[in-house]
Amino acid sequence: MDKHVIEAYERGWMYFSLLMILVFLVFIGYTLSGYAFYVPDAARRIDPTTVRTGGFPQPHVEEVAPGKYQAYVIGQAFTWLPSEMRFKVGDEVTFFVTSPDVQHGFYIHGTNINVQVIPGEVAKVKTTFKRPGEYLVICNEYCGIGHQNMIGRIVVEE
Ligand SMILES: [Cu+2]
Repeated sequence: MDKHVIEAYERGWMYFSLLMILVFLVFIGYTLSGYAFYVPDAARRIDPTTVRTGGFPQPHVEEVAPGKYQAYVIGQAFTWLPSEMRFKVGDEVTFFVTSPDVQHGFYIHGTNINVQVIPGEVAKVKTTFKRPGEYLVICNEYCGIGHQNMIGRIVVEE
């Protein structure tokens, strides 16, 4: 091969490498910006010792607007409170989930809702239930001897 052809080939790969470095820097910046992952802000910090005594709303579901709900959920060893929640298809639900004891995982089977429930933080996640049925709320962070029984229910009706 001609020497100039080889240089062009090498130069091409050098530009490609520089481009990849720039792409990775953009990814790192995106990650650190907090848009890529859940990062709790000060408003979502909570004293876990007060979760059961008024520092967090009693576990319940409330309708804040027609078809819009807020659900306050406590994950504790080894239950979800409330243990059952009922919605209608198309309802937009914002879950606020916290733990008074150890770390749990709030996973709604059959959806992409899967958040860590960390003592001292209130996890916030919003979803719209599009299909009717019974969804299990499964703890997917090992939390102790009764972990496998930590299952709640969400019933979505037509
Ligand atoms: Cu668990």
